[in-house]
Amino acid sequence: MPEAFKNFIGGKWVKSKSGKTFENRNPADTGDLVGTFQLSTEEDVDAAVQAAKKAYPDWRDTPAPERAEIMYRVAHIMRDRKDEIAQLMTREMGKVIAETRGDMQEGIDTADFAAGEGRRMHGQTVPSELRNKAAYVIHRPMGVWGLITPWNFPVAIPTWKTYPAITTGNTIVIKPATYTPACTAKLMEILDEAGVPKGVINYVTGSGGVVGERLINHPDIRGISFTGSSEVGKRIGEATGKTLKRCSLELGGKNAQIVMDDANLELALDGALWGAFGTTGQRCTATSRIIIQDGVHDEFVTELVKRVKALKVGNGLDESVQMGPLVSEAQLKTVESYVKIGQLEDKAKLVCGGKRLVGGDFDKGWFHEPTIFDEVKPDMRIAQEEIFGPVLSVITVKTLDEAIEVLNGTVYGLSSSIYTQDVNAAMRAIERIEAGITYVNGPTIGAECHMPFGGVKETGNGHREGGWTAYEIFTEMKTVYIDYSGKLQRAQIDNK
Ligand code: UN1
Repeated sequence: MPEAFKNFIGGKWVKSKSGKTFENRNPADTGDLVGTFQLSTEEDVDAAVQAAKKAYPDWRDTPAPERAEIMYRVAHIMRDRKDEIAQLMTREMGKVIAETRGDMQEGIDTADFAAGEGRRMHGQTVPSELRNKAAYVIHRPMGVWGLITPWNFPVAIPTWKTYPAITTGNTIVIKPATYTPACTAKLMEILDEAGVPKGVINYVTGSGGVVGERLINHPDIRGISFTGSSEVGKRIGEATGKTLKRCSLELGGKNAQIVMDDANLELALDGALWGAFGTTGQRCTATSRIIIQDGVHDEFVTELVKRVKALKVGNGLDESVQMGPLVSEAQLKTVESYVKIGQLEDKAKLVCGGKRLVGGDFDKGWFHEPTIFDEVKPDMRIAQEEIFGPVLSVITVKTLDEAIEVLNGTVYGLSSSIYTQDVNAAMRAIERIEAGITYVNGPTIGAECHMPFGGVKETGNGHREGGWTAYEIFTEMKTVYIDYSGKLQRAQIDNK
């Protein structure tokens, strides 16, 4: 029997007022029903926000180190359940088991970091310009946050948002992506078991149009953190702007890997293969463009095609499989439509892949060949638009300056990479590339959880998740002055 999941509100697992549910199926084997989930209404969201609001004052007043201590237990339980939830994650969204274990590990690391951060949450203390007066900054929680998470990292990304949000003293309502609600439900179980008080975390499943919409417009929500497409992110930015809620957006990417003539080609090939086809290309940080210097183009492309053709595609539960399916039929159709655009509209040269995989077990799910286009021009649609699938475009350039210009020539700016042995070229790239993340001699994917994560231009709105910067997203800064002189002291006037 597939598990029947419920919402988690005020510390209880409850059904939606709608009385309706939706199904979630394994994208590698659609006969495998992962679970049924509540198709929630605005009323359900309101109940969750109410529960979060009620839990807030006591949680806010709990000392931060005490709140954070729970995170040690969270990390511990996550370690115990790492493999079990990784299996569920592969069934739920398709990426291969080594990667879903990695997704769990990213969540464990994020818990470890949060556990320590509760004892830090540093504010600055600076001298006052007046005698007998202290001046310093503290970080205060804000209230109830709405977290809207994507399906490509079903545990890691919810932890990136939930752990700093609650460690800093906020309470939350999370709406997971409709393709991956099971993993987030498991995360709620873990947090509950670890001792997070009732109402501090609430989980409501359902559509973006109903649940997401209510969250972003709810008057009692102080902030929204969203990871997903730039299109939806802009709408959320607009809606939250109207009520001046804080809003943190992690959006699309069109990440590129530059390969210079002097690069270690073996390394650059390994990087391209992993960066472009890991997670079936369904990462915000996925490599979707290779920008290559003309001297090594032929050798690199020939070798890359050979390796891509050898990739084993299939059900990610099989340890020997290297690339899983797309998350859904809709995502597969998007990939197919971009392959068509690449061939017919852009007229780029298809050098490998290009087709949906059919026959045998492939017919049970949403599989597509890893695909490479060569002779791509920087302004073609396949080189400009986010595809979120296993499609890589190769663009040839003559110089480093041209490579950087091409890399910067999209509306996005999340991750980037350069392969070169020349430290001068690397330093120039680091300074001039417009992106939130730059790797030197590493692929565009693989960010570490304790470092700031986010992008420039239409990839976000200036916030950085991950690391200590996430703790700034979820808190208000308060500047404190304490005058112990016993008399009125006027800044800018006295003692001048
Ligand atoms: C994402 O694709 O939204 O850096 C996040 C990486 C992962 C996180 C990706 N650690 O590829």
